[in-house]
Amino acid sequence: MSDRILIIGSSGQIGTELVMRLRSIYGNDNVIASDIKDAAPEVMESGPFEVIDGKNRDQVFYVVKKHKITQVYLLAAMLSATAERHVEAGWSLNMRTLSHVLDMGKDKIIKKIYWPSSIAVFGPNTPRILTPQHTIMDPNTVYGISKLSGERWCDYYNQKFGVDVRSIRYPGIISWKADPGGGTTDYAVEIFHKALKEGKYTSFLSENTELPMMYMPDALDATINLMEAPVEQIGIRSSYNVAGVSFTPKKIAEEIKKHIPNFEIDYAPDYRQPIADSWPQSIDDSVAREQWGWRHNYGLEEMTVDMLTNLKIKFGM
Ligand code: AKB
Repeated sequence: MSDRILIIGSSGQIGTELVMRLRSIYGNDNVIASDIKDAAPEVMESGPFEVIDGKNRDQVFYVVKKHKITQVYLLAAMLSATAERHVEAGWSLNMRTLSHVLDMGKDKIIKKIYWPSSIAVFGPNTPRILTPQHTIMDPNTVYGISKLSGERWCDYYNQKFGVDVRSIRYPGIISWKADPGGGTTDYAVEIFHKALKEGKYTSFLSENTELPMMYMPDALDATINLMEAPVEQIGIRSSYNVAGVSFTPKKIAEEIKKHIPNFEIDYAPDYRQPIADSWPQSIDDSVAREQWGWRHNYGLEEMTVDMLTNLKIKFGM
């Protein structure tokens, strides 16, 4: 029997593109998109879609049974900046959905689970340059605490119950199709929109705040390659460090200026600055590279050209 995949959170930044990539691999009818709100038109029109609140175990269970699901990609989450403002809701969404899905793995209802973690699992005492796979983890945000707890649960369910759960610590993801929402790294997408539409941008992070980032095509490759790797190559069941490119608001502005010479940036750091200050500047992803052959393709230059080209088309410029 072919794999039948459910994506919970298919209307978000990553979900929108992951659904389409998975449908191109597994067939449109074998990839069921789901979210609490409608997805992008291309997702809604190319295959099945279900309305699910991932916090509701019965709704998830019903859809898993109805579509004979074998794999779940659980992308629904509240990101760092929003979760700081909605502590209970952030904790509840980020933890409850995961425990429902892990339990379905334990009960052998589904065979494989993908759950994203984040660089937010690291904290102020973590080494910030080339942060190792195994190191001090003392997150001081609701989102980071939920992701670190989730990692421990994933590892536990694998060790105790043999659940095949796989995970990546995403850095900030840059994309042009769907917008991110509620993250600390979102400035790195907004900057492209404002550069094209207004020629100027006020960054909510200070000019020299360096953070790990990744272009969407690399994030999709990482996710799918990890899920398709033979089980014996998966030595980490908490979550893998993966790296793409690290830059500051100043550096990305300089790169954009190469294409839009009059572009101007200024800086007004807000409540998201301390969150960014508690996260790594760069990531050591050698374990993912050794174990399942992870490689990134996009640097800052290629990403900037691709973002500007596609956004211009999208905005009809
Ligand atoms: C956020 O900024 O909250 C996310 C993340 C790094 O996980 N993009």
